[in-house]
Amino acid sequence: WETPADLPYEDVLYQQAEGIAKITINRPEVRNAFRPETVRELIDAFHRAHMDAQIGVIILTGAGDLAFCSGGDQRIRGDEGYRDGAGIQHLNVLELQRQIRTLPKPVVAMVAGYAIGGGHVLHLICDLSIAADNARFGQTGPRVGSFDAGFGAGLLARTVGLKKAKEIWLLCRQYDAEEALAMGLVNTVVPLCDLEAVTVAWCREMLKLSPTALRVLKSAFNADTDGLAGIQELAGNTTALFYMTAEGREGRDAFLEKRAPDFQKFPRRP
Ligand code: 2NE
Repeated sequence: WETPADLPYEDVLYQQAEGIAKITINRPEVRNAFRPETVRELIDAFHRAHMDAQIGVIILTGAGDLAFCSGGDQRIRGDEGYRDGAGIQHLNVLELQRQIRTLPKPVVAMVAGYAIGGGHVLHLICDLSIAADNARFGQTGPRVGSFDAGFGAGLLARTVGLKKAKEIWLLCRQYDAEEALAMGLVNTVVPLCDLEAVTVAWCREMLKLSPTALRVLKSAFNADTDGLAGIQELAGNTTALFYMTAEGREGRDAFLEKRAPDFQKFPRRP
């Protein structure tokens, strides 16, 4: 992995190789719990990977073998939310969830150890999840005075079914990697020592495929759940594709050339 030199991150590692960006939550001393600064850096890192035309697939992971992410850092949870260094309390992980969901490149969660609480929702939001055999999954909200009633509940129900999603939230149990696989929460389980090699192999497979097809498919999976915002995402892809056609360009050219557009030459396909 190569690390771009100019990144001012404290809590996050950003590395890249062969068209893959690897974004790592680097707070192993708290099982990779996130604070507002962590989330701010993650948003910046995902934006960087989004905008980099050399990057086709993104891996999200946690430092070390013990945890992917243990959710919000409870030590800096104030009375009104998670407190950043300036004392401002907010829940910016919701913005990160939307970003991962809508950015037009596949995001793969590479999970070793615990994916718990808000950390569990982060792996859930990713397009694919590859679990090491030591991975453990679960929600803790009702035990620690929290909940994620957005994607954390609704997307979980779509992923594992309503009864199982309710069990996960209402009992706050933990599930091992094989149980997660059986309920469709992860795509595969591999020995911990093979986790990165298998994840990279899956990324390489996707890198060989049509980036536009992957982009449109990703937005297609969001379209019904996300209402008008989901349709907007899918529709944005059709606009981008239309801009690439002679018919789309005729409208632009006619305007710039101060003439009436000639759309008669384009077929009305059945
Ligand atoms: C993750 C888990 C199960 C790991 O257990 P274990 O036994 O492997 O480690 P341990 O000893 O519990 O944790 C190691 C150190 O990490 C800290 C611990 O306090 C401990 O610190 P020291 O005692 O060594 O000083 N640590 C772990 N998780 C932390 C956290 N989230 N915040 C701050 N410190 C943390 C076990 O540690 C665990 O259950 N952790 C808590 C999981 C949790 O409840 N997360 C918050 C859920 S709510 C949320 O994330 C959320 C939401 O619901 C809605 C929106 C946004 C966020």
